Amino acid sequence: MIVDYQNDFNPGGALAVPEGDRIAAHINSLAADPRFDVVVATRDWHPPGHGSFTEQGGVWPVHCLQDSDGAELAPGLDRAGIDVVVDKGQDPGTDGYSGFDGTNLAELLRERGIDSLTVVGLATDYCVKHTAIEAAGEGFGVRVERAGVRGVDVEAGDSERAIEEMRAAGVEIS
Ligand code: VGL
Ligand code: ZN
Repeated sequence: MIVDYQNDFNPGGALAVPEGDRIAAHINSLAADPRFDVVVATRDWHPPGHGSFTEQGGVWPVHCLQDSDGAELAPGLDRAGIDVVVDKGQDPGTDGYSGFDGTNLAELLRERGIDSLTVVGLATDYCVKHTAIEAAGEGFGVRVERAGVRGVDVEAGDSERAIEEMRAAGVEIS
């Protein structure tokens, strides 16, 4: 599962994650690995006026507006390796950090017989964390690869704390 690997979270984007561009090659090699049956890419996909935007009293600048360039998957990502794109964050009233929140992701995975997930992408301390913890709560085996994630780190140490929270929720960190 490739979480929110979009232009707005990459350098130059509206909510750029430091070194976000450095993980593309690792993600592409995972996506090409035949040991994975399905490769899902989530997109943060907000309507105008989303509640997470500062103008609405939220904490983030406007980012990942539906159908905008910023919401597109970043060009460094090899599209050929992606089987399914899942859009989330569409409900204006919730943060929508998790790929399972308001989507059919759990059903999609179960229909395809998937019981364990490897999660990579952006950002470690928000959408990767919430997606991985919710996946574990849904009963999937979950692993997060450090080489395939980067964090925002609004406060120094946020990504490390997120890793510990994931571990405490039963997520394997490698
Ligand atoms: C994210 C902040 C706001 C993420 C999404 O993808 O981690 N972070 N929206
Ligand atoms: Zn967002």
